[in-house]
Parts: sequence; structure tokens; C-alpha cells
Amino acid sequence: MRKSIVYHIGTMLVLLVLVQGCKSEKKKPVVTSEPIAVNYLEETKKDFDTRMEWWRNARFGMFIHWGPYAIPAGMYNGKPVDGIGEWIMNNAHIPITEYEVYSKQFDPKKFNADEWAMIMKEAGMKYVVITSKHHDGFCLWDSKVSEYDIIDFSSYKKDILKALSTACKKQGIKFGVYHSIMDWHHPDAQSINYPEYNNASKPGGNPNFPSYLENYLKPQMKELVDDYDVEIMWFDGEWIDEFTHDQGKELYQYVRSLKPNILINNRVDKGRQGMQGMNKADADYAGDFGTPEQEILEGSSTLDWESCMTMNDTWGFKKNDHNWKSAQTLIHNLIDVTAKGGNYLLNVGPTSEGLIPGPSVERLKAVGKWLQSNGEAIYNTEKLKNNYRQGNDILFTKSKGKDVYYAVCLTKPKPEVTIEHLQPQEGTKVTLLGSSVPLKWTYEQGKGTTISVSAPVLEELNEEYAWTFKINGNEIENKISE
Ligand code: FHN
Repeated sequence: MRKSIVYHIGTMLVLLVLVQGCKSEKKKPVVTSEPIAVNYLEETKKDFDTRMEWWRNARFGMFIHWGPYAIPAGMYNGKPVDGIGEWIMNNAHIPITEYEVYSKQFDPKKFNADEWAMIMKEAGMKYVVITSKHHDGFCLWDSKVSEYDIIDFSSYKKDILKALSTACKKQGIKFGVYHSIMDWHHPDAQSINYPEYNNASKPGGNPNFPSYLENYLKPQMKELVDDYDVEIMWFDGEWIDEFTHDQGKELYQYVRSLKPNILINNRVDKGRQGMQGMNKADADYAGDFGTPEQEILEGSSTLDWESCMTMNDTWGFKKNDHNWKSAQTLIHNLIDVTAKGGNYLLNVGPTSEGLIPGPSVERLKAVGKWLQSNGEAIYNTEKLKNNYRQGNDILFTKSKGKDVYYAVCLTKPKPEVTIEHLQPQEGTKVTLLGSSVPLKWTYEQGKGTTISVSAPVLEELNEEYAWTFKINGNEIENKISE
């Protein structure tokens, strides 16, 4: 990010000290204080790194897509609707007044924010990003500028975001919201890209969109930041024609002015290159981190990024989507993302009753159990200078600020494992995380470190997904073995 310049307009502190002989006479300091205008799009690397630090150390968060779309749950007029569950209003061409029936019915009686926060905690997730408002326009909090919300419109009439924000704080989990710039319900936001909604089929796009931004979206930003202790603002729906790069930069400035240390993803602006998620380099696009979606960057990046992924094939709940990724896949994704210096935002799509689906909870428990033994290779780590992997089965991470390295094996280690890029310090132990047994190792120039792994050590570990060698030493700068 670029240098921060803090403008002191008219703020002058003049202290005149006049010394006469043995007497000294000090004039009162003259201070005129005017508002300090901060340009949040220009920030020193030091300030940026400070602001991003907790997020970088956290590595792993929960994404939650939840709203009235969980009622149809992928079905409409008795037939399955293709596509992701939260898009059913658009994909099934449901008229707004008909979709509002779902919003009115929305009444998740089994929702228990403390249970959800415990699931996150036991999964080893350090932050959460929940849909405050998805493209359907329905608000999961009591918005002062909308009647189309959980309090005024639904049957539930309790503030979901308030409950979850409070529960997460109790568990030390940072609270973030996903907020869609695109809005299929608000007449001033309805986009020419989705012409079936009225008010939108004007050539050149919805002329009232700037008014929606100023009088609806931004006031909602203030509500969310002021009243729900939001630490991450995760925008989406930025692709519509009506939303411009200038508006994106302005929106970033505005949200940062509400809470200077808030984190904002790159979908606040127009720079994102589709599902690959990183910003184009052709302009000064706003946003603190890139957002690869349903994919992991091919290699590592010097920029901050977070892969958001589903556990099955939908973000919002669909009753017939049982295509769940295995716990192994989820754990290997987390390791891969971490080795490349990214974060992993793993989605759950709760039911209309307010329950996180059982298969999601099972998988999250397995990830959490793996992290109990191996978390030090994930949290508070950084990517290696030269190599994030060796072949296809070994990925590397490094403890932040220490010469402690982790070689994470995605397949069960053989009796002898050679790590080409790391050299243990003389006299130090090499261990497997989860075991205190020191492992025999030898180092040979040009070959690397060969570690002997006995069967009893592996049996005692009783690990089934990934095995982590902990090595106090140094990275050897040589090429990645193919
Ligand atoms: O259209 C949304 C989609 O519903 C979902 O929210 C994902 C998750 O980031 N984002 C958009 C698709 O890129």
C-alpha cells in the first residue's frame, strides 16, 4: 500500500521561547486545530502491516451465507433450481413480491449464536464473515434506513447480527460482515445487469444508483460499524455497471473513516479479476486483500489474499446439495493457502431453522482436531522466502520472526523423509507436531535433511490427514524440486 500522508490543515503549534538575560519568557503556544483529513488510500507499509497483523496471524475464518433463500433451499414450484442457493431469486426468476413472502416467513427458531460461536472456536476459526445483506437486499440486522430487515419485516424479529457479534466477542472471535453492493430489492439499486427487476431497464443503468449509495448503503455501513463492532467489511456485488471505480475508492475511504483499523476486501472497488480474485494492476484499486473464490492461488503472492470456498457446491443452503468436500480436502486446502501466505475463509450455509448443517459441523470438528496438534504451523506464520513446497506432498510454513520451520506432509511419511530446503541447527531436535519424541536426522550438503520416522511414533500420533515436522534451523535457497 502506498505512503500515508496525514494532512495537518492549519494545525500549527508555535512555541516561542524568548530568553532575556536570566529571565525567560515563554509565549503561550498558538494552536489552531482544523479537522485532519486522512487519505486512507495512502498508507505507510508499517501502518498497513500493523492493521493487517491480526488477520494475517489468524489464517482461518468462517464465512456464513444466511437469509430467506434458506427457506426454498434450492427448490421452487416443486422443482430443483440450478445454481448457488442464495441466487434462487434471480435463477428462478422469482418476482420481488413473491420472494418477500420468504423474507416474511423467515423465522429461525433454532438459531443459537453461542452454539455457532462454539463451533467456530472448536474448528480453530479466528474470525467470521456473515452476510449482513446479500444480493436479495434482505438485512439480517435492525437497519434504521430499511424496513426490509429481520426486525421490521420477518417473523423472527430478533437482531441476528447483534446476537452473533456478542457471542463471537465472548469467544474472542473477530466479527466481520459480507455486504452486497448489488441489491435486487432496492429500487434505486436495481441494476441494468439484472433487467427483470423493475426500475432497472433504463439505458445506461439505474440513474438513482448514486442516491442508493449515499442514502442507503453508506448509512448502513455506519450502522454496522458503529453498532456491531465490525472488524472486516467484506464487499461483494461490485461488478454491476452502475458501480464505478471512483465510487469504490470513495466507499473505501468512507468505511475507513468510520473505523480506521477496519479491514476491507478488494471487492469494495472494481479491481478484482473475476474468481481469480486479485486486483488488476492497471489502476489504483482500493481494498486490503484479494479474494480468490472457490480456488487457491497457483503460487504465493506478495499481496494479502484470502481464498473463500464452500464445503459443498453452494454458499446459501440447498437441501439437495450433498456434495461435501472431505475433511482431508479442507485441511489440505488450509495448509496450501497458509504455505502460499494466504487466509482460508470456509463457508457454512445454515438452514432456515438456524442450524449449521450436520456434515459441515462434522468437518469443522475434524479440522479443529487437526489444528489442536498442528495449529502452530498455521497460526502466526509466514511463507518461506523461496519455497512454499517440495514436490506435491510437502508444504512449508515458518513461525513469524523465528527460525522455526514446519514441513507439512500431505501423505503419511515414509520411514525416511528428506527435506531439501531446510537445515536444522546443530544440536536441535526435529519432532513431529503432536509428539515429543526427538527424531534422528542427518544433513548432507546438496541433498538436504533426512529425518528417520519410526512406526511407533506414527502410530502414537494416530494422525490421518497431514503430518508436520518442526525444524529449528534455516531455509536453504535452492530450486523447488518438481
Ligand atoms: O454472487 C456472490 C455469491 O452469491 C457468493 O456470495 C460469492 C461468495 O463470495 N460471491 C459472489 C459470486 O462471486
